[in-house]
Amino acid sequence: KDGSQDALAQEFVGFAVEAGVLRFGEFKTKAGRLSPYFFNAGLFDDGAKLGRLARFYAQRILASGIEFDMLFGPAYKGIPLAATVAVELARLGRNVPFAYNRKEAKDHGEGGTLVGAPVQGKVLIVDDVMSAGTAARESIALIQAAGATPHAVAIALDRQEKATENGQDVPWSAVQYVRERLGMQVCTIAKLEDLLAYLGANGAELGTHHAKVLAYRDRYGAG
Ligand code: OMP
Repeated sequence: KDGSQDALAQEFVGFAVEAGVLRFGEFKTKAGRLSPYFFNAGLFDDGAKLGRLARFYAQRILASGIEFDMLFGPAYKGIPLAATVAVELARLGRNVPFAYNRKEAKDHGEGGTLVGAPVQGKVLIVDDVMSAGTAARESIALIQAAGATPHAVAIALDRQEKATENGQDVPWSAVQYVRERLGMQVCTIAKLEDLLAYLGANGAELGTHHAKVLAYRDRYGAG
């Protein structure tokens, strides 16, 4: 990399740390890795924080130039994300349909697992974090099953770590896989790299976390 700092990413990482969404300690990830940091988007837990989060997503989505016909929020955490991003995009003049899935199929009423606008055209998935890529694969399959095109993904944090395939680590990250193999566009607010820059710039207080996150990247970071 060229060493230049991404100001929006730095602002976002600071916001996530202050909100207690980005924490340091020992956490087990979905892929079973012991991580020195964890990003829990469920802790953007009031109107002001959700609104600010949605502005970060919308800014990145519009700046990326990604084409999309609608937003899709994967259950559960993607639902408030896609909903608030849809509101923010509309406020900025880009009103698009919004849909989400439920985890349990309903056998009465409207039926099915999809809720909201018909899932069609180029779909932009709005989700929280990509680690090993399991969540992304599930959303892509749902959208394809509805007959639409999973065109792009917007996430808050790219952990830039090795994806897993059939339980095995592979050298590339989930984001790289989605971009290079699936040909989808991915737009992220911040990446592991930005978190490391933030920790490195915030001196003594965060120094021990910086060292641990670097060690984690050495072990699990994507090539
Ligand atoms: P993958 O499905 O492995 O890409 O992991 C993404 C999911 O892991 C997210 O949707 C979360 O459920 C969870 N997660 C976080 O929310 N924050 C993290 O920092 C790390 C994970 C994780 O378990 O990898």
